Amino acid sequence: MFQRILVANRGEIALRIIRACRELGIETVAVYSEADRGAHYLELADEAWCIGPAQAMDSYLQINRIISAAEIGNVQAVHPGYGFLAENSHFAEVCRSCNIEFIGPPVQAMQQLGDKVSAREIAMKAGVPCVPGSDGLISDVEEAVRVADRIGYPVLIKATAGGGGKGMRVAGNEISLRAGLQAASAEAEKAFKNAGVYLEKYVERPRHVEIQILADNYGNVVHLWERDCSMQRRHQKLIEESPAPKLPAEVRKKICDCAVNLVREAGYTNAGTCEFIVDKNFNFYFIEVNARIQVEHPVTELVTGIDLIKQQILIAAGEKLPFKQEDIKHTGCAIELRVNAEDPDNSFRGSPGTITKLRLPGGPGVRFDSHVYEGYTISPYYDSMIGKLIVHKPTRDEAIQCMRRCLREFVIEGVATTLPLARKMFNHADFVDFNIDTTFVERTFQN
Ligand code: MV4
Repeated sequence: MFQRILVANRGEIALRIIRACRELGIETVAVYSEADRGAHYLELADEAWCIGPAQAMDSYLQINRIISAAEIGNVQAVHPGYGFLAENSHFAEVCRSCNIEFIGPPVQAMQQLGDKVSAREIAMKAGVPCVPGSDGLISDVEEAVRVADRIGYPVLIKATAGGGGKGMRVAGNEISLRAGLQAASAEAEKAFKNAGVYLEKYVERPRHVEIQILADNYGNVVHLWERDCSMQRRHQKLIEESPAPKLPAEVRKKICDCAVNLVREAGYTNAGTCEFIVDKNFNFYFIEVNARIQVEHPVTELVTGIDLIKQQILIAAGEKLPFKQEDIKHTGCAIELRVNAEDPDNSFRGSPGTITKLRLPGGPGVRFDSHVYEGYTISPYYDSMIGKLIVHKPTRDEAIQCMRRCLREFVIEGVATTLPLARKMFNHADFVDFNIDTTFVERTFQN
């Protein structure tokens, strides 16, 4: 087992990893930029090293600085968290070549699943339903037109090196397809240094259902059920929940089994999430794998009772999974609300600043994962998330009631936040009845 782990991240996920390590009796080395100097969570690590100025590209994204801190800190492993270097296969390679374990998947699996076209090929090989689309990358426009004629418009042009909605374009007819291909591959080249694009039939108004996976180094792969993440705005998730409401039991089981088969086929290990879209007739289609721990992991932790960060560390340390699939029960309903410092009256632009007043909700079944405190200054250099409010109750109605109570108790002053929008969402009949899909938030709330 590791004696010391470097936490190569910041904010709430850094704190979450520090806490899991402490409970495992593992020391932690934290890293921080000038903008994060003095943040209280750094005091909970055994050591904390400044790795550079505020800009992420000069600090949290600087592989050589992270590795230097790992050497100085004399650690045996690095936990990348999410974002930053979490899915950077070069970083994983550098860590392992320095004899420092990277807490995440093998480099090859990360690369193969990070490339969306190769992820689709692995999914098809594993018998996982994919959206009808091109057979690999689009090599020339005429081929794209033939594919679109075969699968029918509208189609989605996607960047193979993209993900999370980045580099996606809808084309409703041949004209917009021809124009869209040009623009999408230029954008992909610029954003990802990889112009490769592929086509998929556009599934209208889908739900977004993702499956949490854990896989050890001995061929044991389990799913930890699903999360519905359809409540999102411009590809930013706002609310995630488990179980996925109104999902028929046999569909739920098939999606979970598909995720396990896909991960096994890819030779993937550690924690990962298989993302699917589900249409109104409950047909589901594989979209992409997120080869990291995700923001919304607490939802799964609450309904399964499994600490995912600890499991990541144990897997990376060479332990076998301590449970079989049949041991993983799903209890109750968990709903997570992301609380962001964004200004709803300013199209949710980031609203950094100092928190002058903070009153947190609490009580039975309430968890708030956050690094902030009264007097904390939210930096303009990083994402605007203040924290995640997660409630866990026996039923969804009780979870919604609990969330509404928490939102009455919750006070944050000094920065604009998404709490007013949250109160509207949890009081909207369509959300309560779960007559929603991934377009609901943008259609319903003034954005
Ligand atoms: C799709 C789709 C519909 N049809 N693919 C969004 C980013 C990544 N998670 C995959 N995504 C989607 N892929 C096909 N063939 C719908 C989504 C999607 C989405 C699309 C536009 C706006 C918001 C969205 C939220 C979740 C999923």
